[in-house]
Amino acid sequence: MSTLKKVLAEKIAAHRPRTTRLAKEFADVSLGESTIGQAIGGARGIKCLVTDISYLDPMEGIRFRGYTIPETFAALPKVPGSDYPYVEGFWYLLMTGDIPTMEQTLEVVEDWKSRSQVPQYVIDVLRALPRDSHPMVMFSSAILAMQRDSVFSNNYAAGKFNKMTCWEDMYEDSTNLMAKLGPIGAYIYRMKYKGDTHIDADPDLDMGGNFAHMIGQSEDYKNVARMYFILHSDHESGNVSAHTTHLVASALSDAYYAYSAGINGLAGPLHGLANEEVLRWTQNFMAKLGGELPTEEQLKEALWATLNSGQVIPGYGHAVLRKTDPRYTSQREFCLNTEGLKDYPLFKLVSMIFDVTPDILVEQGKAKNPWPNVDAQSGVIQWYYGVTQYEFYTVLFGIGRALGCLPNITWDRALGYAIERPKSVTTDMLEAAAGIK
Ligand code: CMX
Repeated sequence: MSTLKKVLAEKIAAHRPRTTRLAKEFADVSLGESTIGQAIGGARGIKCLVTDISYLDPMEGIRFRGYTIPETFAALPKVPGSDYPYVEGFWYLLMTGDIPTMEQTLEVVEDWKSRSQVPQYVIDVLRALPRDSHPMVMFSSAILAMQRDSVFSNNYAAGKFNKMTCWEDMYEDSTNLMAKLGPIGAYIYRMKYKGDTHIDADPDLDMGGNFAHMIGQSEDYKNVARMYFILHSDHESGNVSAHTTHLVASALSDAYYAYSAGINGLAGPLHGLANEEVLRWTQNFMAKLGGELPTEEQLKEALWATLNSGQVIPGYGHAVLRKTDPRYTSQREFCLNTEGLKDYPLFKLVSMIFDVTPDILVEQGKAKNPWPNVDAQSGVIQWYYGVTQYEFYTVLFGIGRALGCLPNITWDRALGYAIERPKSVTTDMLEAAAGIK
């Protein structure tokens, strides 16, 4: 058994009595009541999910297993010659809550390599889809296609379901899936945008480095990939992709069914597609100006025109955050510290948008959070390094998001979380509760 799985088993055994005690002895303790506004308004703020993988404070932003973004980057073992950590070490952290040693990290690196071969039938599925399908359709289809290999579902069908040990099958499925997502993303990218020519994995590289290598990117982009996947991994469990994955898994659906569904949620413009929308908006705007940077007045006019046509400003606002997203700040710092990127016109425009948009959103008076989120800054980095196919950006997000969703559903199984089933009411009942009927 790998060190990671052994440590995970110990953590699960230590954690189970806490959840069991809460459910048995304190089930009636209230976490707050729900209102009509929450029932109509997307369940915003209702406390009815549990996760220990990450926590999102509205003012501070995300903490992964208790660590802020800078603390996470500082604490994890770094890839030799790089300022950025191994994605594999981050996976160890999210799974167990422990910062791994270099040795433990390298064990995960080797484990992923041994599981990373994409089956030929997945390639066949990708090739059978119309080539102009959105890359998220391809990505989700590839994940779903692999369901036939699910350890959990095959054991379940063989009558081998055991509530106490089934987390191990979920762990195996999650690891098998995670190890293949980078290569699948790279295959989609090269098939769609690079003349259907492909690059084999380099056995000497880590996951992030290999993704950069397999899409045909530069040495510098290896750090971009590592940073990007870690930053996009988890944002507690109420966001659409994480919640969908958890919801589907709660029916004892396996990791492939669950994460394919999560990816479909990530594909929406109010969620992961926003990073594509940000680049589309910004590029269209620059094209109208003949590639020149706008004046502040021109920029304000364009932002108001977007709002007045009933659209949202992509990359701004958040359901939980009430300040600038630290994932935005982290990527902004990467731009400011990278020679060439800090003076790049598109980055300058993104910075100008950051300077004027919050005031405009405040003046409009609708958005509860006028500050930028992760998606406002990520596209410009991709564009700078030559990943200019912005419809692909949400696939990058989807590779990273699996780092959070899959440990979450492994723990869901370990702690025996119930099938999800919130209660519905009718509009008549709401009107009765409001005293207007
Ligand atoms: N531009 C314009 N209007 C906005 C806005 C924005 N960026 N953000 C919120 N609003 C509007 C909402 O559309 C809503 O309007 P209505 O009352 O007319 O419906 C109002 O402000 C209140 O919304 P809210 O409570 O502040 O925000 P929600 O929790 O409902 O939605 C989010 C959150 C992210 C969907 C929303 O801010 C948005 O649409 N942002 C732009 C898209 C985006 O960047 N999404 C990516 C989020 C991060 C991610 O998941 O990847």
